[in-house]
Amino acid sequence: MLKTVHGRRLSGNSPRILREILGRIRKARRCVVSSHVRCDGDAVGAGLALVHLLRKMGKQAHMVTDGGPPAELMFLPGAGGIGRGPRDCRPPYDLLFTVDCGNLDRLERVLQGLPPDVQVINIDHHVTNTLYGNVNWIDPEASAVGEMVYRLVRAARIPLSREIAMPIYTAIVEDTGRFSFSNTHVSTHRVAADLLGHGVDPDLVHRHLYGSRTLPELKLHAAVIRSLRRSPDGRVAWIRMTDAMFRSAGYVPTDTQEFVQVAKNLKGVAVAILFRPLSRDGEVKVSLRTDGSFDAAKFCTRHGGGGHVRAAGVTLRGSLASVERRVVGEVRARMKRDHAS
Ligand SMILES: [Mn+2]
Repeated sequence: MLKTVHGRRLSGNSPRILREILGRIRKARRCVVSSHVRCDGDAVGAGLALVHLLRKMGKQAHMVTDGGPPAELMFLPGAGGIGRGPRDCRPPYDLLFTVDCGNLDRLERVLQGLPPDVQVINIDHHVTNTLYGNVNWIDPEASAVGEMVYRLVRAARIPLSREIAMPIYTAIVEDTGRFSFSNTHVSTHRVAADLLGHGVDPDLVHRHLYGSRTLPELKLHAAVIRSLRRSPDGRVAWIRMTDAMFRSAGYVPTDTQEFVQVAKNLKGVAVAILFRPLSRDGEVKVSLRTDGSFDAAKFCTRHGGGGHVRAAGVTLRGSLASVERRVVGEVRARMKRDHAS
């Protein structure tokens, strides 16, 4: 089992790192690619594109993530071959590639299937990456790790095929919020344009990522919208997600936090809050999203949680109703105080 990585470390984001990675690939025979548990479009897209690149370079390569890819990404070329746990690992390996994975623990159960002495190549765009690999290529400016794999493909002088272009495009679409977030750069559109010229069907990608919701998923959305409440001044809006709502919709989401966006999208809202009672008795998970005028990190840290100014979370003790009252009351009081000062 892989626990910590031993040996020399090399980190950076320069042409030299790319050359180093390509040099190590050329010397290797068997490679495995992995990413974080509950993998998303960037994790799966960057990983699959890398697997295809490695194969084009004459290597044996496959991908394994804890739990495998979500259903909406199964349309990607090669997604059916992604392993779902340690049993799908087939060591020995010369190289382990991790993509979109800020720290090694996020591979979760896959670590059990990996030999302790495997060389690790860590490719990521999270600023908080712990540099756990033997080679760490970290580019916080990259819109998606998919965009970094694109650069690797170009540096390796491997022609862009549809099976490489499709997953990279998907990775970029997902991590840029369909080219809408502030990480969408001139270079992002240039890469996307090149990919469109190599067999990517943007409508197909969009349909799978955003146009394939199941009826139970939409029913849950409806229940979440029905739970929406807001303060009289319209500055704070909040929603609930309970086990009873999951049961009646017939759907349990893997990621509940994204639902806070339902409240955040309401016009005039500065602070959106999601309340999710945990199955453990008497605890409520609270997720905050703000427009930047209210410091969610400061608020959550005060109660033992953490995060960023615009997105933070904390788990509090109490019934759903009492936690809701307390948090909304305190947020509103602090907003008034901040406004007065
Ligand atoms: Mn990413």
